[in-house]
Amino acid sequence: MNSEPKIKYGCASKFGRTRHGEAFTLLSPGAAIEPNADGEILWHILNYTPDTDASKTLNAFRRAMEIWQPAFPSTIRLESTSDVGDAHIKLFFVGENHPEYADVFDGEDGVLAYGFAPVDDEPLRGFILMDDGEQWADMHSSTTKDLLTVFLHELGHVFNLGHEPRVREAVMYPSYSGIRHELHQDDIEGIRSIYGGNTTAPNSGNNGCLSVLLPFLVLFGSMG
Ligand SMILES: [Ca+2]
Ligand SMILES: [Ca+2]
Ligand SMILES: [Zn+2]
Repeated sequence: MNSEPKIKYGCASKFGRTRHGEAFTLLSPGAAIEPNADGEILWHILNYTPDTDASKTLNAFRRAMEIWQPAFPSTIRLESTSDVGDAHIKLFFVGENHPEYADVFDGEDGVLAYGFAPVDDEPLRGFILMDDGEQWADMHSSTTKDLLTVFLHELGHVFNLGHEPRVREAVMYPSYSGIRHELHQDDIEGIRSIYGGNTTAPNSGNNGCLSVLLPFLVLFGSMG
C-alpha cells in the first residue's frame, strides 16, 4: 500500500525527496534558537483552541517540551514564560474567522499546522500556527486530531529540523496518522547536530514553505 497520505503537517509538499541512506534533514543549515543568558529556550501560548479545555492544550504543549528536552544538552532547558517578549517559541491557533485564514489553512484535514525555523530573515521564526479548522483534542479519534503529536512535530521545525520521509516512526515524518508521542533516534540525532552532541552529518532540506505565510507578517508584525 503506497497511497499518498491525505493529512499532512505543514511544509510537506514543498520538500523534495532526500537521498537514501542519509540522516535527518535540517530546514536551514547553521540556524538554531539562541538560548537566553540563563541557557533557557522559552515558550509562550498566545491563545487556545475552543475545541477543548485550555488546560489540555497547556498540558500537551508542556508535555511536548518535556519529550524534546532529553535530546538537548543539559546546558539548554525548555521553559515557559508569561512574557511573550521573552519567548523564543509562540503557539497560536488560527481560527476560521481569522481574516487571512483561507490564505493559509484549509479547514478540516489537509494541512494541520506550520512551524517556523529559527532563521533571522523569517519574521515568524519560533511561531507554531495551528489550523483551528481541525477538531483538536488530547487524543486521536475519527473526528479529532491529537494536540501533542502535532506539537511535537511542529516544535521540530521550530528547532530547525526538516522532514524525515524515510523513517515512518520519526516525529519528523511528514504526515500525521495518529498518536506519535516518542522521539525516534533520528529526531534526537537531528537535535544534537544543531544544539550539541555527537552525530552524523545532516543533509539539507529547504525552507520553501515559508513564503506561503507571508500574509501573516502583517498580522504578527505588531506583536514584537
Ligand atoms: Ca487543515
Ligand atoms: Ca477547531
Ligand atoms: Zn512538517
